[in-house]
Amino acid sequence: MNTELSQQQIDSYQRDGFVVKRGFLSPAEVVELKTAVLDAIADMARTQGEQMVAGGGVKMEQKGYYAKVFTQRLNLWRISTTVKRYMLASSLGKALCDLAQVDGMRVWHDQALIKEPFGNPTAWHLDNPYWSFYSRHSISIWIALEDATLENGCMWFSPGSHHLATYENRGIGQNMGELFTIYPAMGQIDPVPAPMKAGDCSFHNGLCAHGAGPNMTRGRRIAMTCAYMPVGSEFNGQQNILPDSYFQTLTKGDVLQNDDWNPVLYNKVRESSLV
Ligand SMILES: O=C(O)CCC(=O)C(=O)O
Ligand SMILES: [Fe+2]
Repeated sequence: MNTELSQQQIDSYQRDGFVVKRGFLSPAEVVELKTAVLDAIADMARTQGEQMVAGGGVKMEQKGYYAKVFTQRLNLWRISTTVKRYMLASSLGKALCDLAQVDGMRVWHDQALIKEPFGNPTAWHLDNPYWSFYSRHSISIWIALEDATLENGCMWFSPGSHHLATYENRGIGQNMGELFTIYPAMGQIDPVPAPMKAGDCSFHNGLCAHGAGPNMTRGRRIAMTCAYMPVGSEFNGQQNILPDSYFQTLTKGDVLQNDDWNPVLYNKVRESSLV
């Protein structure tokens, strides 16, 4: 896993709200992670019936149009040591902190996102407003485990939109541009596609508008993604994927610091206090 970033990449992430990194995984690592992701999805189906969140008390129902946007499975890191080794690596944590310019990062959730053959597009949306904390510094990684192309539904980003966003959102519905009805200024920005070879990845700010086209091919667009929460983030009252047993113990304003559910990948403060 190559987590090195140039100052230019960090600057462009700050300016645009996203950046693409080529060759994040070697070809052998792509095979290893893809195999682990597909195995974990199969395990979930076997051991938990229709459950879509590993280890969670929350069921994310997928019906109708949305079920055909992607096959979505969450928190594979909890059931696969290989997925955990990649998505929770401290070297990745350091890169995330450098991009987001924060001292420490916890995992929020991972998700495998497979746009199946002839799958629907992913409408423009923001990520952070869905989650149980609000932060202008949340960040996600999106790793291509198969080539992601204009034909099979690669990601698109709206450069600079994270500067315009608040925590208002529109869900991933059937109208691609619904988000721009609440953020008309974002609708004036030219979106940028992010085609990737297998092993490339992108990073995006949780307030950067993004979406993906339909899968017009008969192949699967397989991506592994993970969202991260800056250390010190506070509970905002939304359950999102928190299990009931944990959710019920929380009060708005509590720091989300459950090391079992949201382990720390990297913490600059802790690191320097060890030196
Ligand atoms: O893979 C997609 O189509 C959408 C991914 C996405 O929205 C995300 O990673 O936040
Ligand atoms: Fe998203």
